[in-house]
Amino acid sequence: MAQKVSLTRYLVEQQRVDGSIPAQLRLLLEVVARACKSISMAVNKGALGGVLGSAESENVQGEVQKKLDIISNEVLIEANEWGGHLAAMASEEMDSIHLVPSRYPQGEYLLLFDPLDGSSNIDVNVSIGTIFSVLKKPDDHPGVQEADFLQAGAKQVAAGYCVYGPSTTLVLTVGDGVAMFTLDREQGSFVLTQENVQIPADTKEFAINMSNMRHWDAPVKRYVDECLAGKEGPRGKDFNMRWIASMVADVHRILTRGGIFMYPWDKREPEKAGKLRLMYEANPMAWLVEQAGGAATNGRQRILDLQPTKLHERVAVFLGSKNEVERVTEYHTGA
Ligand code: AHM
Ligand code: MG
Repeated sequence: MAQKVSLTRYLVEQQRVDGSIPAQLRLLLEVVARACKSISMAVNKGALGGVLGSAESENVQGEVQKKLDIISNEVLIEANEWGGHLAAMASEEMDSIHLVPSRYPQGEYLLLFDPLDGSSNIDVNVSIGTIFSVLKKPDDHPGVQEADFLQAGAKQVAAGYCVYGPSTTLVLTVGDGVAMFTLDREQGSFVLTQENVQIPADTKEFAINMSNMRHWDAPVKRYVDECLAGKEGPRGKDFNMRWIASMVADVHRILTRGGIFMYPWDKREPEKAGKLRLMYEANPMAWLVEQAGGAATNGRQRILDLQPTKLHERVAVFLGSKNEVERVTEYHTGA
């Protein structure tokens, strides 16, 4: 039987092959993976662990926090504070950046995360996940400010997510393709289960929250109408629809068998560019999808090229199978 490759071994071997993973980054990724393992345990206990339900507080974006949102945030902070690999962290659940306390050594990386994405699915036992993005701290000044985080997604040095579903799977890129690791609960370690993940360029599956249809812009409506028209319509084929309402789970499906995921701008709150957050939701997912041969835009531009102006900035998202993302983007730009 082929030997199992643990996450640690995978990272060490990657480091040897092309030097793409400096030692501090390797430590960082292992620490994030360890934190995800703890979050997975808490999620898994569910009602038995007393972790379900609302925490009766709101985050900076005015969303009600669940107990597991807060627990996951704390797990990630505690795990990452002391290792000497980070300068600061930012999270969906915190208004401003979290500096590594001065009693610990300061590292050169910045970590951003959505500690538990898919909040509406926490209490109903549907897949949820942790999303993370790693940036290098600019080295032209001492200390860290929020502005140091405002780097385009193309500058990420690592990105990934961990989906807590029927199995717990960590999906990772350091810019050299996408690899998937499944948590072996008996061994307590992540084991490599897929390398060189590829998204087919074409698909017959789309994901969007259809209940918002009446609020969409014309290009999105056109794209979805044409999918719904099926074989008899301009696309000449039938489409299937899926919407899990956990971006991690929807993106995981797309990395596994293709598809397009859309969370467009809509007229409900026209001043917001979209629902999803650029820096710790869209950017890491966009990079993973591109690394797997797919595409990711905000309807007009490549997501990874967008220059963030604030930490919790929102963005419209179209990502997945390349030809479909290009089509819906062309409907926006008129190209
Ligand atoms: P969250 O970070 O508060 O959980 O919100 C993000 C989630 C995504 O995982 C998912 O794609 C989307 O919100 C679902 O939104 P909706 O409930 O509007 O369908
Ligand atoms: Mg989220």
